[in-house]
Amino acid sequence: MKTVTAWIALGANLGDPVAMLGEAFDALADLPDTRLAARSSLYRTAPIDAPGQPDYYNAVASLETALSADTLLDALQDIETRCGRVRAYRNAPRTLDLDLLLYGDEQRESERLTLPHPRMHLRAFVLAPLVELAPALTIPGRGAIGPLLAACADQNIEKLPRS
Ligand code: PH2
Ligand code: MG
Ligand code: MG
Repeated sequence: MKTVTAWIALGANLGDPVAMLGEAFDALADLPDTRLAARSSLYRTAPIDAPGQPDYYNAVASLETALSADTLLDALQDIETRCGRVRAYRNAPRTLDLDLLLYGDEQRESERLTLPHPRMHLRAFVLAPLVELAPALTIPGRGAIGPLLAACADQNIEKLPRS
C-alpha cells in the first residue's frame, strides 16, 4: 500500500482541552488505511489572532496514510464534528480544531485546501511540537522549521510534561 506522511495540528480551548486532545489522538489512530506514527507533547499556548479567548492546548501528530488529501480532510472534519465542534465564525473558540498541515511535499491552493497550511510557518504552537518530533523537517516553499520557530520567539508557549 502506497502511503504518504501527513502532519496534523490539534488545538482546543473550550471544555476540557487535555481530554479532548487525547480523544482526538485516539480518533486519528482509528482512521482507516492510516497509522498514527507519532504524537507530540501537549503545549499550552497563548491565543494568536483570537483576542480575549482562553489559552489553547496544541499538539501535532504524524500519520502514514493511504487516504488522499481530500479524503483525509473529510475524515478530520468528521472527527471535529463528532467531538462537538460548532463552526460559529472564523477563529471562534473551539472544542477541537484539526488542521492538515502537510501532505507529503504537496503544494496546492484550492478553495477548500491549501498545502502546506498557509500560516503554519508563522505559529510557534505548530512549529514547536513539529521540532520536537521532526527537527530536520522542511516546509515546502518556506524552509527549515528550526529557523522558522526561532523567528516566533515572541509567542508564548509552554510544553507540558508527558503524562
Ligand atoms: N487556532 C486558531 C487561532 N489562534 N492560537 C493558538 N494559540 N492555538 C490555536 O490552535 C489557534 C490560535 C485558529 O484555528
Ligand atoms: Mg481548522
Ligand atoms: Mg486552526
